[in-house]
Amino acid sequence: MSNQEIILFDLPSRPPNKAWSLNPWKARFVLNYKGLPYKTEWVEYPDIKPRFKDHLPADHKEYTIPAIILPGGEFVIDSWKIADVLEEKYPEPSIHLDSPYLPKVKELVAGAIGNIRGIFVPGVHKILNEPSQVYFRRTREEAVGMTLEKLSEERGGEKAWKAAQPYFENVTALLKENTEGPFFDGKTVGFADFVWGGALLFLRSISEEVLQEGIKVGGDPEPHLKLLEALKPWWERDNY
Ligand SMILES: N[C@@H](CCC(=O)N[C@@H](CS)C(=O)NCC(=O)O)C(=O)O
Repeated sequence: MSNQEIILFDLPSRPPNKAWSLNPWKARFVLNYKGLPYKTEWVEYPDIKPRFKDHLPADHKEYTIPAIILPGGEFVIDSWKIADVLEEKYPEPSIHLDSPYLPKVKELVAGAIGNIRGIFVPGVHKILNEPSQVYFRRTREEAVGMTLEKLSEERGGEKAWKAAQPYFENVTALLKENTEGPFFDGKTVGFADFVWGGALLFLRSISEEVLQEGIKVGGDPEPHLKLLEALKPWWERDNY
């Protein structure tokens, strides 16, 4: 194996396997955008800790995807940290981590996605392979204190969309600020676009209906669809 390649750790989906999860999408976007040579190592949820533990201090708590291994062997975990490190080591083309939109988008993604937990958690469960499904059901049911079916019933549907609506609306407004679009910063693509683009791709992985509903509650689907289309050169690579 060439040590010139970066390794990206991502979560697989049921066949046909492809990237689906929001946080690894952020890292994958950066790798694709910067044109860096990388290969994906797909890791099922229960295998994350065993695979990562030798790369992290013994008291490390959060074993999460994404992570990368750089050609020199440096292991970097966390999508934000990965963006920082890749931008520092491979500055061109820049992902504009200093964009004033980035902190706003970060906050809005948390609100938009966090409020539809009753929709996306049961949705994610359906797209996973069996080992991840078993792990995901157990850990998420422990976290919310109810079955995924009850979560969907109690916190899914209309209620979830209503709570998430202001966040989607604010993203729509931000996307419309720069009329020369399609990116938050107008004609300049950057990490803020990858963060929101990752969220849209994540919704689409759950189902086309979930994506459509999200951009509908945002008040105007068009800027979101235009953003996704403009980002296409950097999300087409999604399964290797
Ligand atoms: N702060 C982390 C969060 C990453 C995260 O939560 N990843 C999820 C998948 S999207 C994960 O790996 N969870 C592991 C688990 O639930 O055990 C980042 O942005 O990289």
